[in-house]
Amino acid sequence: MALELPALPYAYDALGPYMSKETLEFHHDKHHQAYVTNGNNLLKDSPLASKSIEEICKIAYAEKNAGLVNNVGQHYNHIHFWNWMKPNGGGKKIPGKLEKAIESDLGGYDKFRTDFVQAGVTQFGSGWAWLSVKDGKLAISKTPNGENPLMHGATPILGVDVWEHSYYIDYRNLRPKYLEAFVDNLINWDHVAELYAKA
Ligand code: MN3
Repeated sequence: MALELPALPYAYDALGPYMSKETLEFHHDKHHQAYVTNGNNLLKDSPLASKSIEEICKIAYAEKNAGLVNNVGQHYNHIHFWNWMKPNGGGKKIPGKLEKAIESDLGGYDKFRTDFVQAGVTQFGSGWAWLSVKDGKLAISKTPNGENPLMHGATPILGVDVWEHSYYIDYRNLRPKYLEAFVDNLINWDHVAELYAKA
Protein backbone atom coordinates (compact mmCIF):
# COMPACT_ATOMS: atom_id res chain seq x y z
CA MET A 1 0.00 0.00 0.00
CA ALA A 2 1.27 3.47 -0.80
CA LEU A 3 2.36 5.81 1.96
CA GLU A 4 0.00 8.76 2.41
CA LEU A 5 0.39 12.17 4.01
CA PRO A 6 -2.17 12.42 6.84
CA ALA A 7 -3.94 15.73 7.48
CA LEU A 8 -2.82 17.65 10.56
CA PRO A 9 -5.10 16.83 13.53
CA TYR A 10 -5.58 20.60 14.19
CA ALA A 11 -5.55 23.87 12.27
CA TYR A 12 -2.21 25.19 11.01
CA ASP A 13 -2.43 28.13 13.43
CA ALA A 14 -3.55 26.04 16.44
CA LEU A 15 -0.14 25.66 18.11
CA GLY A 16 0.79 29.32 18.23
CA PRO A 17 2.71 31.02 19.65
CA TYR A 18 4.89 27.95 20.34
CA MET A 19 4.85 26.59 16.78
CA SER A 20 3.72 28.92 14.02
CA LYS A 21 1.42 28.42 11.06
CA GLU A 22 4.39 29.04 8.76
CA THR A 23 6.45 26.32 10.45
CA LEU A 24 3.59 23.82 10.22
CA GLU A 25 2.89 24.69 6.58
CA PHE A 26 6.51 24.06 5.59
CA HIS A 27 7.06 21.14 7.94
CA HIS A 28 3.87 19.23 7.13
CA ASP A 29 3.16 20.24 3.53
CA LYS A 30 6.74 20.28 2.22
CA HIS A 31 9.03 18.20 4.46
CA HIS A 32 6.66 15.41 5.48
CA GLN A 33 5.27 15.28 1.92
CA ALA A 34 8.82 14.81 0.57
CA TYR A 35 9.38 11.79 2.84
CA VAL A 36 6.11 10.29 1.60
CA THR A 37 7.02 10.89 -2.06
CA ASN A 38 10.58 9.58 -1.67
CA GLY A 39 9.40 6.61 0.42
CA ASN A 40 6.87 5.62 -2.23
CA ASN A 41 9.52 5.85 -4.96
CA LEU A 42 11.88 3.65 -2.92
CA LEU A 43 9.12 1.12 -2.14
CA LYS A 44 8.04 0.79 -5.77
CA ASP A 45 8.75 -2.84 -6.79
CA SER A 46 10.18 -3.57 -3.31
CA PRO A 47 9.09 -6.74 -1.45
CA LEU A 48 8.70 -4.51 1.62
CA ALA A 49 5.87 -2.50 0.02
CA SER A 50 3.18 -4.77 1.50
CA LYS A 51 4.55 -4.56 5.06
CA SER A 52 3.39 -2.19 7.79
CA ILE A 53 5.30 1.05 8.30
CA GLU A 54 6.61 -0.30 11.63
CA GLU A 55 7.91 -3.48 9.98
CA ILE A 56 9.52 -1.52 7.15
CA CYS A 57 11.35 0.62 9.73
CA LYS A 58 12.77 -2.44 11.51
CA ILE A 59 13.70 -4.41 8.37
CA ALA A 60 15.21 -1.39 6.58
CA TYR A 61 17.41 -0.68 9.60
CA ALA A 62 18.49 -4.33 9.92
CA GLU A 63 19.33 -4.41 6.20
CA LYS A 64 21.16 -1.05 6.40
CA ASN A 65 18.91 0.43 3.70
CA ALA A 66 19.65 4.10 4.46
CA GLY A 67 17.12 5.48 1.96
CA LEU A 68 14.21 3.57 3.50
CA VAL A 69 15.45 4.10 7.07
CA ASN A 70 15.40 7.84 6.56
CA ASN A 71 12.31 8.31 4.40
CA VAL A 72 9.95 5.67 5.83
CA GLY A 73 11.44 6.32 9.27
CA GLN A 74 10.66 10.02 8.90
CA HIS A 75 7.14 9.22 7.64
CA TYR A 76 6.50 7.15 10.79
CA ASN A 77 8.12 9.78 13.02
CA HIS A 78 6.07 12.65 11.60
CA ILE A 79 2.71 10.81 11.60
CA HIS A 80 3.19 10.54 15.36
CA PHE A 81 4.84 13.93 15.85
CA TRP A 82 1.67 15.74 14.71
CA ASN A 83 -0.32 13.74 17.25
CA TRP A 84 2.20 14.21 20.04
CA MET A 85 1.23 17.90 20.09
CA LYS A 86 -2.01 19.75 20.81
CA PRO A 87 -3.08 23.28 21.71
CA ASN A 88 -2.75 23.95 25.46
CA GLY A 89 -0.75 20.78 25.99
CA GLY A 90 2.41 20.06 27.89
CA GLY A 91 3.28 20.51 31.54
CA LYS A 92 2.43 18.17 34.37
CA LYS A 93 -1.16 17.21 33.49
CA ILE A 94 -0.17 13.58 32.94
CA PRO A 95 -2.63 10.66 33.18
CA GLY A 96 -2.09 8.65 36.40
CA LYS A 97 -0.46 5.42 35.23
CA LEU A 98 2.00 7.22 33.00
CA GLU A 99 2.76 9.76 35.71
CA LYS A 100 3.58 6.91 38.12
CA ALA A 101 5.89 5.28 35.56
CA ILE A 102 7.69 8.60 34.98
CA GLU A 103 8.15 8.76 38.75
CA SER A 104 9.47 5.20 39.17
CA ASP A 105 11.43 4.77 35.91
CA LEU A 106 12.73 8.29 35.24
CA GLY A 107 12.93 9.93 38.67
CA GLY A 108 9.85 12.14 38.31
CA TYR A 109 8.56 14.86 36.00
CA ASP A 110 11.28 17.45 36.63
CA LYS A 111 14.04 14.98 35.89
CA PHE A 112 12.15 13.73 32.81
CA ARG A 113 11.87 17.33 31.56
CA THR A 114 15.59 18.03 32.08
CA ASP A 115 16.74 14.74 30.56
CA PHE A 116 14.34 14.85 27.57
CA VAL A 117 15.34 18.43 26.69
CA GLN A 118 19.00 17.49 27.16
CA ALA A 119 18.64 14.52 24.78
CA GLY A 120 17.30 16.89 22.12
CA VAL A 121 19.93 19.54 22.75
CA THR A 122 22.79 17.04 22.55
CA GLN A 123 21.62 15.26 19.38
CA PHE A 124 24.38 16.55 17.11
CA GLY A 125 22.91 17.66 13.79
CA SER A 126 19.49 16.40 12.70
CA GLY A 127 17.45 13.82 14.59
CA TRP A 128 14.96 13.18 17.35
CA ALA A 129 14.68 12.88 21.14
CA TRP A 130 12.45 10.09 22.45
CA LEU A 131 10.53 8.66 25.35
CA SER A 132 10.12 4.93 24.76
CA VAL A 133 9.22 1.71 26.46
CA LYS A 134 12.09 -0.77 26.43
CA ASP A 135 12.06 -4.06 28.35
CA GLY A 136 8.95 -2.87 30.20
CA LYS A 137 10.46 0.41 31.40
CA LEU A 138 10.42 4.00 30.24
CA ALA A 139 13.65 5.26 28.70
CA ILE A 140 14.84 8.53 27.14
CA SER A 141 17.03 8.39 24.04
CA LYS A 142 18.05 10.24 20.91
CA THR A 143 18.55 9.13 17.31
CA PRO A 144 20.13 10.72 14.21
CA ASN A 145 18.30 11.66 11.00
CA GLY A 146 15.26 9.45 10.31
CA GLU A 147 16.01 6.69 12.80
CA ASN A 148 13.54 5.89 15.57
CA PRO A 149 13.38 3.60 18.64
CA LEU A 150 11.58 0.83 16.69
CA MET A 151 14.92 0.24 14.97
CA HIS A 152 16.57 -0.17 18.37
CA GLY A 153 14.17 -2.65 19.97
CA ALA A 154 11.99 -0.12 21.79
CA THR A 155 8.45 1.26 21.39
CA PRO A 156 8.33 5.06 21.08
CA ILE A 157 5.52 6.79 22.98
CA LEU A 158 6.76 10.40 22.56
CA GLY A 159 9.24 12.05 20.22
CA VAL A 160 10.34 15.54 19.33
CA ASP A 161 11.82 16.52 15.98
CA VAL A 162 15.11 18.43 16.39
CA TRP A 163 15.80 18.93 12.68
CA GLU A 164 16.27 22.65 12.08
CA HIS A 165 13.16 22.70 9.85
CA SER A 166 11.16 22.02 13.02
CA TYR A 167 12.20 25.18 14.87
CA TYR A 168 14.32 27.58 12.83
CA ILE A 169 11.46 29.82 11.67
CA ASP A 170 10.18 30.30 15.25
CA TYR A 171 13.31 29.96 17.39
CA ARG A 172 16.24 30.48 14.96
CA ASN A 173 19.24 28.73 16.54
CA LEU A 174 17.68 28.38 20.01
CA ARG A 175 16.98 24.64 20.04
CA PRO A 176 16.78 24.50 23.87
CA LYS A 177 13.99 27.12 23.91
CA TYR A 178 12.03 25.14 21.32
CA LEU A 179 12.41 21.94 23.33
CA GLU A 180 11.31 23.63 26.55
CA ALA A 181 8.26 25.10 24.79
CA PHE A 182 7.43 21.66 23.38
CA VAL A 183 7.53 20.04 26.83
CA ASP A 184 5.82 22.89 28.69
CA ASN A 185 3.11 23.82 26.17
CA LEU A 186 2.62 21.32 23.36
CA ILE A 187 2.83 17.66 24.46
CA ASN A 188 -0.44 15.76 24.04
CA TRP A 189 -0.08 13.63 27.18
CA ASP A 190 -3.37 11.82 26.56
CA HIS A 191 -1.98 10.47 23.30
CA VAL A 192 1.31 9.54 24.99
CA ALA A 193 -0.64 7.69 27.70
CA GLU A 194 -2.64 5.79 25.06
CA LEU A 195 0.56 4.61 23.41
CA TYR A 196 2.02 3.73 26.81
CA ALA A 197 -1.02 1.55 27.59
CA LYS A 198 -0.53 -0.33 24.29
CA ALA A 199 3.28 -0.67 24.51
MN1 MN3 B 1 10.63 17.07 10.56
